[in-house]
Amino acid sequence: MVFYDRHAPNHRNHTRDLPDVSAFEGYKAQDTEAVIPTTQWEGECKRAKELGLEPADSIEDKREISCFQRGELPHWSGINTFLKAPYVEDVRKVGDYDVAIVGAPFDIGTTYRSGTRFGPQGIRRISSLYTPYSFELGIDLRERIKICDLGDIYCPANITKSHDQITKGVAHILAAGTLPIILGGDHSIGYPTARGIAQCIEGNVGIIHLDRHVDTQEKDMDEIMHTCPWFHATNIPNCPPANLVQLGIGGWQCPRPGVKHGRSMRTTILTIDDIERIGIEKTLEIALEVAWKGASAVFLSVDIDCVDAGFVPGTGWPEPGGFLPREMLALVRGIAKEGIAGMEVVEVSPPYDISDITSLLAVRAICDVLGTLVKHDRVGGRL
Ligand SMILES: [Mn+2]
Repeated sequence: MVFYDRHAPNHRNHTRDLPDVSAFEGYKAQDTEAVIPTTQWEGECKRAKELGLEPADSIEDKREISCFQRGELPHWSGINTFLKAPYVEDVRKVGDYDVAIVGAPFDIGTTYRSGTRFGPQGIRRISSLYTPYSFELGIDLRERIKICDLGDIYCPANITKSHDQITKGVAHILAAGTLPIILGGDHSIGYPTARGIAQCIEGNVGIIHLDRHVDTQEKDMDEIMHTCPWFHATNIPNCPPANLVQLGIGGWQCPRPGVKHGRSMRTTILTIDDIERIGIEKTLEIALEVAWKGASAVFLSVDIDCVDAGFVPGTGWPEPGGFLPREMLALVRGIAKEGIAGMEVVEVSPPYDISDITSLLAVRAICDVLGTLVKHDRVGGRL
């Protein structure tokens, strides 16, 4: 006491009135956790011990720990699926799940840095850092939906054949009534992914595209590269260009042929400056209105390079001046509120990544979308 008085003689008196903290998200989130069930978690612990044996005698926590690891913990350990979701080897059983994670490890559509063929691996690996519970959303995915990891679509070294494979794989998942989440891969996969979704939707499909680049040219170096997905997707009869919204476009890397074609289609583009000026809420209002106008479903395509290059070093074409991570996350959550028929996260290139931060953000975007879909009862979208 003597020591403290001598060194802090004027410590403040705590006499000021505090605001009503019960209105804060943090306060409410603490309360919400109390009402989230733990049924599935307990089931997983039980299953872990059935499959992985009872723990050694010296282990005190007999409830959560098995001998061989078969569940979420420890996070650094185990076979690395997305969020440690069950790996479903028999793809005919995908309809048993609400959401299917699938990799499209394809990067021969890249025009500069390659490496996105390792995107699914990188994203899955760092997803082990996450739990299925979101504090602010007050959602535990494990308790609400069934997620599986289907592994990867087989992408051979040919653009057209790989695109055909991706279309078939995505359509297989959606036709089973399961929401496909595609881990890219370079952005050329946006075309075959949109094509697979469009095959399963009666009516038009709107596309909301987060990117620094327009990606609307017909060909690049004589092929359908990652600069080209929306030229081809908007030629799909039920994916009209009037329902394509492109958020975050800008900078010094938009090829003029793509801009020229985009002008002829009059796609809806909002730059980072536009979005900063009108705000996230207004941006969402415009994006949802355009994408959903006369459409029966919306496909969300997130190019991780829409975020400022400083946050996403592990990508094919980093561009300074993009979104802050929290802006991108607010956008994808706002889009997910109204439901989606599919989501892809593309252009994560682990060989260029630093401390997994690019992959980490890709996982977060997916988790925020899934949590929002669950919170607003949109798993299954408006299908
Ligand atoms: Mn891009």
